[in-house]
Amino acid sequence: MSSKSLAVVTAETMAACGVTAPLDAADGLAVTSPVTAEVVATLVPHSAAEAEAMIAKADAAFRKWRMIPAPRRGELVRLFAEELRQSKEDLGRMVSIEAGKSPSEGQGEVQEMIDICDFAVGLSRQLYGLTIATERPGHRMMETWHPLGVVGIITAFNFPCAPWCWNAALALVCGDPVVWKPSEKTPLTALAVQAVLDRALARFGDDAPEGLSQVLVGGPELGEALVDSPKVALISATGSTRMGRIVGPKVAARFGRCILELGGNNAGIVCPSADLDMTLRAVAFGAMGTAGQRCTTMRRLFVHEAVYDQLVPALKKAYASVTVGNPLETAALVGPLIDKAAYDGMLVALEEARALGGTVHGGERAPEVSNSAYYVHPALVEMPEQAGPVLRETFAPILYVMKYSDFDEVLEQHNAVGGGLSSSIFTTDLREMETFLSARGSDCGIANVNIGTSGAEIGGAFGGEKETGGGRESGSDAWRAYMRRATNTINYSKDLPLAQGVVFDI
Ligand code: UN1
Repeated sequence: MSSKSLAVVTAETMAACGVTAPLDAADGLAVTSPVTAEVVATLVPHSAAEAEAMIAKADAAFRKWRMIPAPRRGELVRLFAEELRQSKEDLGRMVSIEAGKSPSEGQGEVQEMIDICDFAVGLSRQLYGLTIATERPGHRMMETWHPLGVVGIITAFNFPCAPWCWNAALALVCGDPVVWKPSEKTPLTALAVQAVLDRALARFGDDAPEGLSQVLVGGPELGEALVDSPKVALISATGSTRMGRIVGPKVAARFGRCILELGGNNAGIVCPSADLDMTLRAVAFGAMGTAGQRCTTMRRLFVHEAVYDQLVPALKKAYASVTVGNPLETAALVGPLIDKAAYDGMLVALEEARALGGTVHGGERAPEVSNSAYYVHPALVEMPEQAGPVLRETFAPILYVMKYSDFDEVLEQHNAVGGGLSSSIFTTDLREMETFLSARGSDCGIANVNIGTSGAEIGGAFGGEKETGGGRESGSDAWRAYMRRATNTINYSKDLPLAQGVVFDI
């Protein structure tokens, strides 16, 4: 691999996925790999007019796709899952090239796509509505779930394909075409995924209309085109809270639907009875994995004073020994930050933490890996209290560690931040565990016991509260957001009784 430039590896991998479009435009959108900081491809971005045309095409596709029976729509997703299995390694490599993930995490992301496809195939036969008892004789009441319309999917660089698939697999079985605006930092993975889906579409045959799934390549203005278009019934957007604050009101103003999966400021609480060995491993992956660039990354850790002096030195050791390196050429556990801006953000946060009395362990750049790309040693920061940068999400491997003594107080601290995505408690005490999961416990969309904050499976609904945006994607009954509900009341009697006993005899 080292004998070939990354641009060549990229072109070969894209070709293996089935991408035929040229990746070497004279100018346009340059895609830089965080692994080496070299430009690996240059793409011609779509224009605003092209985006409009693609949305119109998706709208036309909707009119046909909604009439195809759901189990048949599921067949397309089944074929897609087969193709994904074939291309798992190549797609995983594209994730590693564009997002800097280790091969295991890159392929894990593709596995997450396969899993949600399998889920969606089963779901295609389970889009159930209720039958409801009516108050009127000779009547029946029921609800029916219908396809909703075009779904616009906006995704972030850190998970270049799985979140698209959580949405797309459900949308497709629910009868909705999808238009995808990936991060401008990771458009190649999106094009590769589309090429893999195109193979499934070719096998599926004529039932699939043209324009069922399309990718918009370019900057934020293309995301805006989706957000502003009345033809896009649902916007599902993953990204920063700043982005969500723009997208949410715009979609609401046109009464569109929105699923927002925004930032988190995820914490763990380590109680006196915790299994410390297990806790150490869970925290290490949660805080350092993916170089701290998951929305579910563990960013705050509250450790009870009784176990602080046992756990924190062991954690420091783990931080000092974790391997940082090129994910394509080494077995390093921690890869690069996405770009200079991410590195700068990390430096600012660490500086602020020091000014507030924090003790920083690690956090230096790793020039021994690369001088041009942004590799850092993960930082563990012992903080005297929860203040300053601890209160916000910095998309980098920084874990703020704080000591606590009172369980009720630590619950308050836990919830006293903007983000509400994921949370963990490490305990073997039943009362602490159940309290954490209760109404006065964690206020997050995900609350875990004795596992870390990241690495959720697809079977549960994924998303969070407060500044995380409130949306839910993936498993459980998240599919309902992709359909519209009709309540049907059918009168099979010879009378016309009115509800609530109203009389209106003419
Ligand atoms: C994200 O970072 O946007 O739970 C998604 C996890 C993954 C998904 C993360 N399954 O960490």
